[in-house]
Amino acid sequence: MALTSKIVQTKTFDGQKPGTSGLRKAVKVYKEENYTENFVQCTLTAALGDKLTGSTLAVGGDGRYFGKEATLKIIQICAANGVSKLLVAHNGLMSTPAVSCVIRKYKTDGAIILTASHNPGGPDADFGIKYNIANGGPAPEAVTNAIYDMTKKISSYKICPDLTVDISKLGKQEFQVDGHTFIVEVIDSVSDYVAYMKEIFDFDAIKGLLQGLGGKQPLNVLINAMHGVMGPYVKKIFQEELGTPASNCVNCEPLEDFGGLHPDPNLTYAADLVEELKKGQHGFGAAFDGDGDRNMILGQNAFFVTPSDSLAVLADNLECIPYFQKTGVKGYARSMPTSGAVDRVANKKGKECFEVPTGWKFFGNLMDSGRLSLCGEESFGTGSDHIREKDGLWAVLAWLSVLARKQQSVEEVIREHWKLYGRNFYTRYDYENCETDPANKMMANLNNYISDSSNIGQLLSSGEKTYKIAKIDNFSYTDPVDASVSSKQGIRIIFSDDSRIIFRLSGTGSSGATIRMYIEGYESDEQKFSLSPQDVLKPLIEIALTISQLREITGRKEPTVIT
Ligand code: VG1
Ligand code: CO
Repeated sequence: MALTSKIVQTKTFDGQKPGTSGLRKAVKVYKEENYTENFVQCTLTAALGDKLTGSTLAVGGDGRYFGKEATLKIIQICAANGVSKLLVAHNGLMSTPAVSCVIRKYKTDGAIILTASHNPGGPDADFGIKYNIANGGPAPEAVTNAIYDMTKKISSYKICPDLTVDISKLGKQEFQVDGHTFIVEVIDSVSDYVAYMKEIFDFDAIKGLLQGLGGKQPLNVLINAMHGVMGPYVKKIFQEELGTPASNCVNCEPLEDFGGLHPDPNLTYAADLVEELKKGQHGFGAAFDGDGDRNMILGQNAFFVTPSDSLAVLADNLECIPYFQKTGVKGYARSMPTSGAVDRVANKKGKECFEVPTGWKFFGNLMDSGRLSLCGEESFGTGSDHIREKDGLWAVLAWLSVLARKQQSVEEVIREHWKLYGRNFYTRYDYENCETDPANKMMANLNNYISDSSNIGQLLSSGEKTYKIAKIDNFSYTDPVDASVSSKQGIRIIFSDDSRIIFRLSGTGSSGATIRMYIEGYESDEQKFSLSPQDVLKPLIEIALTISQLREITGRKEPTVIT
């Protein structure tokens, strides 16, 4: 079919700088006239420049409301901009890690991911557009800044409005657009992703663990896909490959509104899983976020594995995964607010360990330059250099590999780890949807506080504990590979015993401001390992709330989520 594209005159707009992970806003914003088209055109032009014509790209998303509509617009805009080939997710569904896998496997020039990750979906909820570059990872700041600059200059976009594609049909479809060939290939990313997981892990060992081969007790798992994009991946891997009964894989139908829930795998929004695990019937539980890059791991009786510990345990045990037997372990990394548990493993093993700002994009250069194998964030993100995104299902398979090798329960593995390294007690308080002005004021006050060097050496007390301030700053990171600098990445108050208080504003919310407060304290005394982090960290929490005046300034007495 011969089609022609047209140029639509448009106005510049506040595209807003994409935050921690792409642009996230209320769906209604994306539905405003030309908004989505403008942003997609800015993304393609700014990210690809001269390479746009003739490029191969991919598009997929987490299945949320507006995803299919946006996918069609992207197909039409790509066609009009001279893209040669577009790999489109079957029914629009492709997890964020699967997109990364597809970019790398098919060597595309980049991809657009339609997701607002862990944020709710539906007509009155959120949507997001994110761009990933040719290495498979989220666009670095230079690219997102260029996209933002473009939104302030754009005056027209190109679109081929008559082009329609049935994305429920797998396979290639060819079009002639303005005399050029444009190929749309609808792909099943589930099989690509699963094939890759089978290269990375020893599926027989995991199957043996789950089914109790060799006279062992089977491990009863409960996997919750939270009605996000992970359903089809979970079914394929757990049910088809590992023989897990369907009743052990729940919420595996992707829904446009995630069943009206927050697809965020934490103790608050994945309370279902926690309640089920508390019954003691399952030895392992896991949940994912909407786009499948996050994971929460629970042991029997809902024993919670804090993500920072999850990272450290995997760091200590990577050699049981065939992928790392081949590649070796190059180094580790964590985001700044993530606890220092992994640093202790790195120290012991004599490996490099990097501390980067929040957001997966900061790990990409380290992986590309062969210095980083495993990394993670306290926000339920864990992953490796097998792709360039965090990967929820990968983390679950990694944990199962460790359990299979060690023949221990989740809790035993964690307790053994603490025994060896001590315990980094950790908690995060989220104050979601605060008013913007008070939140900014609180951060401004904290900036003043850390700018005053006379605060260094001060003693701060709460209850029976006294802490001495050793260092205060707003975290700044210089990328060791390209020397790019990212400043103001979070207020840090670090004490002489390495305890830390951190404050930052979320860069992924779509309305109001979300304040994140992170608290960490290290304990080497075995007698204390079983205490609750809320009890152990209470004095530091109080100090943090006092210094920041959070309650007074924002009016919030309690956080919305505690991890
Ligand atoms: C949050 C997390 C961060 C994570 C980001 C994207 O960002 O804190 O660690 O990388 O979400 O995750 P922020 O700026 O809201 O704190 V995902 O799963 O939303 O792509
Ligand atoms: Co996510």
